[in-house]
Amino acid sequence: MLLSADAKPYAFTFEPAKTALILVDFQRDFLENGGFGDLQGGNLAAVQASVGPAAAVLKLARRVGLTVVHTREGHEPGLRDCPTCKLTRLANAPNSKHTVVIGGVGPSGSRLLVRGEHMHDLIDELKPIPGEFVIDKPGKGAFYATELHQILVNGAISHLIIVGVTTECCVTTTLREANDRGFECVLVSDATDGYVPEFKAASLEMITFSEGLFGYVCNSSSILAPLE
Ligand code: TIU
Repeated sequence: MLLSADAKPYAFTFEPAKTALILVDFQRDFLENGGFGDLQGGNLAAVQASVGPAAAVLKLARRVGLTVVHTREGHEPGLRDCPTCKLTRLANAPNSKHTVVIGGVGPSGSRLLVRGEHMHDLIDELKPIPGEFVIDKPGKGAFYATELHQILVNGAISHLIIVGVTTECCVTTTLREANDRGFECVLVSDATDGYVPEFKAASLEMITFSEGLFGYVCNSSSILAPLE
């Protein structure tokens, strides 16, 4: 069964059996007060608005039987998998508003972006269910130092429907990594958002520039229509 969704720069055509939904980093640390994103000064209202559309896409993906992959950015408690470039960019800036760095204890009592901590986990609205994959990643991209590529190859997946936060950071890094690995990617524009509106707009433009430099962009109603 071949389905087609209205998208930019042209229709995104996919076979559900070969398509995975990737939910990037819908973690409390990026969406809730006192989390890593909040402490960075991120626009939480925007990222929170992407949850409803993402939940709608997830619901239908489950009904249709798409492969579902959730990702979480974070580090093991000893931070041995956290590169110094991630740590020092916050710690070395004397006038930074970042008062707590990765691994430090945030206002919620959780250590920021540390695996096993409450704020590191996925938000209640988008919790995985049995049979879905959860990828713990140390980087922005979901392919770097993870088992994601092998999981997708094992499942004969060729097409990715991508949602998540933040658009300008982990979402587009993952989409670009996927594009280099040969996956056809569509980003669902209202099921993703970031901390700076201009960054989101530019990120979406770059994906579809030049007849799809990195892939496709559509909105949630366009991706839901052929699945319904
Ligand atoms: N800072 C920021 O915008 N994002 C991240 O650090 N990670 C993700 O995007 N998930």
